[in-house]
Amino acid sequence: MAKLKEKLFEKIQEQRPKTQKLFKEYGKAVIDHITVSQILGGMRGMKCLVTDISYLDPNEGIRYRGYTLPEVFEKLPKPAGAEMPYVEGLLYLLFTGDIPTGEDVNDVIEDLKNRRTLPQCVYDVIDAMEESHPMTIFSAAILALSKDSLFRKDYNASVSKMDYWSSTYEDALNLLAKLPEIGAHIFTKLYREGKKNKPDPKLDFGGDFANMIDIDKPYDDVSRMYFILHADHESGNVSAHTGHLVASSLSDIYLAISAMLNGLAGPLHGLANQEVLRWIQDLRDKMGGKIPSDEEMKKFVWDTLNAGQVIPGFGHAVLRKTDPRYMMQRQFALKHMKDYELFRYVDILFKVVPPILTEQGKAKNPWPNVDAHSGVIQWYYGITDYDFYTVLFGMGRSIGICVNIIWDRALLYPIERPKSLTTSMIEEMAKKAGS
Ligand code: NMX
Ligand code: MLT
Repeated sequence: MAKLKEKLFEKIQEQRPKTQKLFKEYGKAVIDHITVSQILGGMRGMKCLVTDISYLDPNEGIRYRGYTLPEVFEKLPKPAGAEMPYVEGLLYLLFTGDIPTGEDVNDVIEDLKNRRTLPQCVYDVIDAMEESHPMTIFSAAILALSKDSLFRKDYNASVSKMDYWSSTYEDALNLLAKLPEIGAHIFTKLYREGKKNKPDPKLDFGGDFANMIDIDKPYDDVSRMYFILHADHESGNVSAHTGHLVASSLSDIYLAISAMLNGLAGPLHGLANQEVLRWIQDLRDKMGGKIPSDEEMKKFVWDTLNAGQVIPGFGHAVLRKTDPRYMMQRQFALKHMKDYELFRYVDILFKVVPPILTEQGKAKNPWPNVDAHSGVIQWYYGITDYDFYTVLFGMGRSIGICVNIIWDRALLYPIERPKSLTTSMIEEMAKKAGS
């Protein structure tokens, strides 16, 4: 058994009795109460999911396995001379809760290397769909891998449910190892006339993606940063929740990850990163090469709001301050592209949007989220094909969701099945309860 899998198994054996005890001894303890506005309002704030992989504090932002993002970036091993850590190190941390050594990371890199080769059908699916949105292609490419699911094979062979996590782990690593090649093939097929560099077995996840799409350093660090920043955001967001929900019916990991990507592809979720760039380009065209003044930018923001649209990249369902994922990208941009025209746009928006959203008085959180910054960095390094940005988000998000699904299976969480009511039943119950 590979070292990471062995370590994971130890952790699973430690955690299983704790979860069983919680269920048996405290099964009836009340954690939350549910209001009518939560039921009608997208279940906002309802405490009804469990994960130990990450936790989102409204004011502090995300922690991975208890570590803030600056801590994660500081503690994880980095390739020699690199600014950003190995994505493979993050995978180790999310699975086990432990910071890996350099040797642990090398083991993961070696393991993933042997799982990279794509079956021909994936290339065929991508090539046949070139008129579709890249997220639709990405989702279909993942689905095409489902035919090789080892979990399904085990399930059909009546393996014990205590061991379901093991073949799910193999499926997950087989899937994650293939993501750089899938992403690079979609990108080069759609936007670079199929000119893709050969994979380099010496390179890591982020480094090889940068190599295959042929963007020079420090884009390898941008890739690493991007995939790590987007990996997980606790379990209630649409993509994470969808992945968990679909996998809870014992669908294989390919079906679950494809489904989570379909949720990520909505403009209120991951697609917002392309919307930000589309929106900024609209203003850039209007400005004819001039950087807008604060007053011109304010007018543009108000025009968007008055047209009944949202300001993409701002607001959040949980966060109540600037997203730390935004701040990390801002720090990177201040170091590498401080005077770049589009960064100046983003910088002005950072200043003018929050007071406008506050004045408008609707958004509960006027601050920027991760998507307000990610596109401009990609644009700077030559990925001006903004339809592709959500694929990059999805490559990162697949890491966190795969880890979550394996843990769900290891802890034997059941099929998800909440209860619905009719509107008149809610009216009736609300009247009895009073306001
Ligand atoms: N611009 C304009 N109006 C907004 C914005 C915004 N950025 N954010 C929230 N509002 C409005 C929202 O549409 C709602 O209006 P109404 O009462 O007319 O329905 C009102 O403010 C209250 O919404 P909130 O409770 O603050 O936000 P909610 O939790 O419902 O939604 C988002 C959260 C993220 C969907 C929302 O802030 C939004 O649409 N933001 C823009 C899109 C975006 O950046 N999405 C990416 C989120 C991060 N990600 O990657 O997933
Ligand atoms: C995410 O990364 O999933 C988004 O910030 C949305 C969320 O957490 O609700």
